[in-house]
Amino acid sequence: MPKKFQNFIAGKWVDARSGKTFENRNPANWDELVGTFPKSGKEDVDEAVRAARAAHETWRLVPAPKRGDIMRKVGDVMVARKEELARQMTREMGKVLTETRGDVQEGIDTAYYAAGEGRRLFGKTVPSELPDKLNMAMRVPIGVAGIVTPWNFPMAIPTWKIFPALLCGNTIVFKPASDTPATATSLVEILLEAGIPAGAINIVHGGGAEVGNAIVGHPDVDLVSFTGSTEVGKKISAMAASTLKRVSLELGGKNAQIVMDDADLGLALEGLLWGAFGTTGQRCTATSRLILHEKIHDKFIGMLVDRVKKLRLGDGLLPTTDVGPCINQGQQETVKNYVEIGVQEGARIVTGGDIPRGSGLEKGWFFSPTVFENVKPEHRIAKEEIFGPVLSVLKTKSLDEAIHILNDTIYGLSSSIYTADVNRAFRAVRDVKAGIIYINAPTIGAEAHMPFGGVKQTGNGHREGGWTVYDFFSEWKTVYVDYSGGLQRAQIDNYNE
Ligand code: UN1
Repeated sequence: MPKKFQNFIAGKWVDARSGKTFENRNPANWDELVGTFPKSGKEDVDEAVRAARAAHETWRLVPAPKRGDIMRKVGDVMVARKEELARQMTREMGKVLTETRGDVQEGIDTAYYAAGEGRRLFGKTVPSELPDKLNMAMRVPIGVAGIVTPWNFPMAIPTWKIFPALLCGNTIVFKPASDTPATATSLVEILLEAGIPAGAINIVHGGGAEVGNAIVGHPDVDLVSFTGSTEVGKKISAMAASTLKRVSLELGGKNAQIVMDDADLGLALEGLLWGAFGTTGQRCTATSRLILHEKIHDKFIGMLVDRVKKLRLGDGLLPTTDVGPCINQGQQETVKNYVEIGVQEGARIVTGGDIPRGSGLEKGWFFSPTVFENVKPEHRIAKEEIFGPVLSVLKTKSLDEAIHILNDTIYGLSSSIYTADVNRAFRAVRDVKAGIIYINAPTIGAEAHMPFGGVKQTGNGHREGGWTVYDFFSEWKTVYVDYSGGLQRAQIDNYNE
């Protein structure tokens, strides 16, 4: 029997006020219903925000090291449930088990990092310009955080946001992607089991237009952290402007891997296969462009096609599967459309390009891993985020030109260069316009304790991950303590000649 899931608001598991529900199905087998979920609306969000606001008054006073202790328990529970969580995630969004285990592990890493941060959350003390006076700046909680997350990392990305937000003393209204509500529900259960108080974490299921907009537009939500498309990110930014709430946006990418003529081609190929077709290309860090030096272009394409043809599509729960399905029918159609656009624009399919048939694939949203060559920088498949198993290959004559092509996009999340020449590597580090660059490693695989985010239209200047995300989820309070016993006037009394 598929489970009936609920929202968690003000400490209670409840249906949507409207009583409406939506279904969540396995993208590798649409006959399999994972569960039904509340199709919530503004009234559910209002209640959740009220609960989070009330809970903030007590949660903000819990010492940060104690909040960190809860985060440690969160990590421990996730370790104990890792395999079960990974299986649930594969069922609801399709990526292979090795990857869903990695996704849970990223959450575990984020929990333990947050636990440690509970005993840091450093502020600063700074000398005053006046005698007998102490200046300091400390981090304080902000309030209610609206967390809106995507389906491609259903555990990791919510943890990147929720754990530091809670650790900093904020309370949460969480709207997960409607394609991955079960994993999100498990995360809420884990937080509660570890001791996060009712009201501090609220989950409201439903669509972006109803629930997402209600969160972003709510005057009592102090900050919003969103990962998703650039198009939606721009709308969120505009909507949030009316209340000037703080917004962190992690948006699209059109990440490229450069392979120079001096590179270890075998290594570059392994990295590329992982970067381009891992998670069925559905990562914002996915390698969607390959920039090949002309001297190795034909040879590398030959090696690549040979391997791509051997990738096995299927149910991510099976150990024989390399690549799972697209998340849903809409995404499969988007991929198919882009393949048609690529052909029309004059690029050449060297492998893939179709919806595969075959046993085990009949009831899933699969798309064959696809490689285009003869792609020009002005082609749409070289410019627009596809979010599927499609790789566009471009040819280059030099490092400078390769970097120019890599930078020729509105996005700037991840990037990669394979070269044995240390000078070329460091030039790329300096000149590539991206938030992340890998040397001799693929564009995917960010570690939880490092800053994560991009430049240009990939974001709005904030970073997730590591120590940097704590800047987003806390506010600075500046404190002056004058213990001189008299009135001391800054800027005046020291310079009163
Ligand atoms: C994303 O694609 O939205 O670096 C996040 C990576 C993962 C996170 C990806 N650790 O590919």
